[in-house]
Amino acid sequence: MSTPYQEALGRTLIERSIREKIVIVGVTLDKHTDEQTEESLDELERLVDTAGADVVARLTQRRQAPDPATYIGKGKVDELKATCLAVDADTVVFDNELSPAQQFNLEKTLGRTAIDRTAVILDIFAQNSHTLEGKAQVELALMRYRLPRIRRGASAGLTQQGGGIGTRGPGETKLETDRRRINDRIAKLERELRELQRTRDEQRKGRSRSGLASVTIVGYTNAGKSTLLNYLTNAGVLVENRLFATLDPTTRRLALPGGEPVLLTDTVGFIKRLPHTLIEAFKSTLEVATESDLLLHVVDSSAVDPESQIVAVREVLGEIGANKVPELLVFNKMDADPDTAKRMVYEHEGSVAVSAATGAGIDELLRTVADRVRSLTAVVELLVPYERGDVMASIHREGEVVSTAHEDGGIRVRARLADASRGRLTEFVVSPS
Ligand SMILES: Nc1nc2c(ncn2[C@@H]2O[C@H](COP(=O)(O)OP(=O)(O)OP(=O)(O)O)[C@@H](O)[C@H]2O)c(=O)[nH]1
Ligand SMILES: [Mg+2]
Repeated sequence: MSTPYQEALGRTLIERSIREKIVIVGVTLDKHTDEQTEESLDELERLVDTAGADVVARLTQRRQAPDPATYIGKGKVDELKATCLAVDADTVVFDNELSPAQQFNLEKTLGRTAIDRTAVILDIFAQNSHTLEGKAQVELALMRYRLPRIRRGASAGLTQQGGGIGTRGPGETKLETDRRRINDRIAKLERELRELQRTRDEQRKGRSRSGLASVTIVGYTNAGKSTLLNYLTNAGVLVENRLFATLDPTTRRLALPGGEPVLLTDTVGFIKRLPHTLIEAFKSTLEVATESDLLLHVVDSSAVDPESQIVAVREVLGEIGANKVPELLVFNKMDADPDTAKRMVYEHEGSVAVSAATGAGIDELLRTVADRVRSLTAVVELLVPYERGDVMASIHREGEVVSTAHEDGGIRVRARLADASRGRLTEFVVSPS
């Protein structure tokens, strides 16, 4: 008989022994700093952990440009091989994107699976998708990622063995190195998604008939988007300290102080270098953001570098065509790091700080959302001098530009602007005066 302690220990050891051992590799290219590479590797480590594996070693290199054959140089490949042997690693994961040829060459030399950050993110999405549409979208992204990486025979033994990180997913059985079958599958998934899209369009028409404004929560993964939706609407969405916990959108009605209710939607989070195949595949899910009246851009103000996360989120918003939707920055987790939250609000005019965990700042958030939604209909005319690119940028970000005309004195802009933004830009407002 074993003691409960031994049993627990045994179980932990068993659990650990089935978790894959991973060596991660980061390359600092050209203008980037070593610090950025380390931060990105920290994030990759979290991604690997979320996917269910353990990082046991990390390697970095600084290069002008990637080596076309193996991404890192030959000497570094030898070092990587020695590290893999020393720590008995199953897989190496590159933070930078590997071409199919680089992946093939690395696997041949190292004698183990070599994948990149994209494959890890795809793996997490595959594990976290639950609805019909979510699953179809993830499978489509996986198929498109794998298609150019299929080789007859060649490294089949390596890339297909065992169902480890980067090899899982709904499409696994279809990976029989048969391009034609994968292409057929892609076509079928595209058809299915189009069908689901039609249903979604119908639902949306129903909603827009309701005449309610639509507000979408966007932001970096783990920023607290679902926690905020739950706090505001008791939606009961899954909240986890884990990346990409939410893949499927949830919409709830939210009452605002002194105004009409709005429809509030929580959706999938973003990350730096979000794989393009995923953005493409999730376009229909993300349309809710593109078509909404206001974006609540939730930022984790306790993150290592919140500014860089804001930039990453705005990049994805640009890619999906949602960068014209007015945005309200919401600095969350102010309970965890009040000083940074305060500083961020100071640096980003019109933003608010909240804690979705404690409820601090929520009243002001609701008042601000109500103000922004009310202003959606009020058009203001401004005259902005040509040298004030900063003013034009904030009008574009905070409001919706209706028209612009170039005149001698500057740019005449007609825009829907919230009262708070209008107040700040009052020196440029010409009417209503
Ligand atoms: N301290 C603190 N933690 C928070 C706050 N809001 C959320 N969290 C925590 O942050 C983690 C992520 O929260 P989620 O709401 O799942 O984040 P999300 O943005 O929906 O994440 P994904 O769906 O994975 O992209 C959880 O562990 C939450 O408990 C907050 O205001 N303060
Ligand atoms: Mg979530």
